[in-house]
Amino acid sequence: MAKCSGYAARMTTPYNFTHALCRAPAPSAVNGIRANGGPDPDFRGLLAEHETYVATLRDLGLSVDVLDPLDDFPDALFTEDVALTFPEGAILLRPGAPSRAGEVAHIREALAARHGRLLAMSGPGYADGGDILRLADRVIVGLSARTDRAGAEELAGLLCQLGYAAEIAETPPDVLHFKSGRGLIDEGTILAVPALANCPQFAGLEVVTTPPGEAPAANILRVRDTILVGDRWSATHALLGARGLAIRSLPTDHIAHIDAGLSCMSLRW
Ligand code: CIR
Repeated sequence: MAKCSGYAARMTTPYNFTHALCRAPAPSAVNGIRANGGPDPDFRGLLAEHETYVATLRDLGLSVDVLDPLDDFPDALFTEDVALTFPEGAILLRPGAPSRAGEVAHIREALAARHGRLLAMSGPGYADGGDILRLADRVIVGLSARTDRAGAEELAGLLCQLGYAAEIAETPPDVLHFKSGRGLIDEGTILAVPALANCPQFAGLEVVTTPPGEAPAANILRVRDTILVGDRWSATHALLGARGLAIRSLPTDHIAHIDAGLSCMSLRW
């Protein structure tokens, strides 16, 4: 774990959010990056999924601001990837996909208006927010095709300035983001696809695996007392429901066409 001298590592409940920042999809969102080709999503479908997502966060008690669409940046609706946000401040990232680098400048002002402290990566490394998993006692920074070691190390230093200890982890080469196949159920429990369950950074945590055929369900989003899950994944619903958790089912078919899941569509703090 990265040493964080001069600061006490914070212990937090990593999902007791009060605020979220989203961005409405632009018509160009249908051209969003996808690793394995595949057809474009339907724009009206994307819009409807985004609206349901924002309405759900509001219904769960969050104050949600929705920024204007950016037609020059098809993936800009995935605000999670361009910054990290905490009650203590925010960090502007350096997304690893060249077509997404320009999104950062467009969110700077909105974050400066909402956070007393705004830190920024300066490079040369890269980091995407989809590679960052917040736990109660530390922040895991996953290495991927979007987050390199130089970026992860710079980010660990910036997290330290906000009082958060960071740990750098590996992500298998065929996985987009560290969180693509993993999500937080509660402070002591992770939901993961079977291939990603054996992560050394999860030692001491319970890891629950997604049921057969439901790998995309792993990108859950815990918001306060509720877990947001894609509405197709009935066995995952049953598994989480049996643990006594409150669940909201959200449609994700269209965003899945451009490699996204539920965590990607907001910054939360
Ligand atoms: C991309 O490849 O960057 C977008 N099409 C999907 C981003 C998903 N973001 C996330 O998982 N945090």
